Amino acid sequence: MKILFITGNKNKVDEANDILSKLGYRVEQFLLDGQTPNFIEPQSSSIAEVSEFKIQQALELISGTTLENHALLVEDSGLFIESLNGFPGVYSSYVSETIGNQGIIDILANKSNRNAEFRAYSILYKDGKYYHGLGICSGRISFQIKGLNGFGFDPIFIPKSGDGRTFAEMNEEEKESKSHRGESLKIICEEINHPSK
Ligand code: ITT
Repeated sequence: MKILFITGNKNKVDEANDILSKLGYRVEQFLLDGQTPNFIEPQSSSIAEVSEFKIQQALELISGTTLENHALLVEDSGLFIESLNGFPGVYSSYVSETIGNQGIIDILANKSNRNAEFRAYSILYKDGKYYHGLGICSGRISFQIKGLNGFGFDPIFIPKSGDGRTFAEMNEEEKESKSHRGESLKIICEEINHPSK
């Protein structure tokens, strides 16, 4: 079954496809006339709320079109740094594009607490039903940028359940088995296969 992922971030699509293809789904980026639709992101401190907003806009957009019966996926994610009270959180995309990974390392230079977590809140809309999944991956911010794989904050994030390498030093499968995205999508698949109500 095909799932259309509404996101401007192609890396998210590739990762979701790697994870969900093992469960029999094919994930493709949602494009309208060859373009990613430009959604308004609400001012909200909650990734769940941002995801809700994204899915509602997407449903309005495809209402009455040939895409109406497709399964749709949205995700809002971010990096939450403990000593910065959860910043950048919902502002992760902006921070990644502006100060970047070195900027985060610089901000944390005098902080002894380097704990952080990645969070992803995904919503899948399929056959008139919504499936929600929150995935959290705990870890810490590295002292140096390391590794070439992945995207975004991967070169500065060391997951707790790993061996000290950053996500960017891991291959796709290793990241997937630990990541916030992997967890959020697995929760959704579990709910599809074994509905609780
Ligand atoms: P869409 O909103 O269009 O889906 P986006 O990239 O702007 O794409 P978000 O608003 O969810 O996505 O922002 C999440 C940001 O957090 C993203 O741009 C990355 O910088 C970072 N991020 C999220 N998941 C990540 C991951 O697995 N590895 C590294 N960085 C990640």
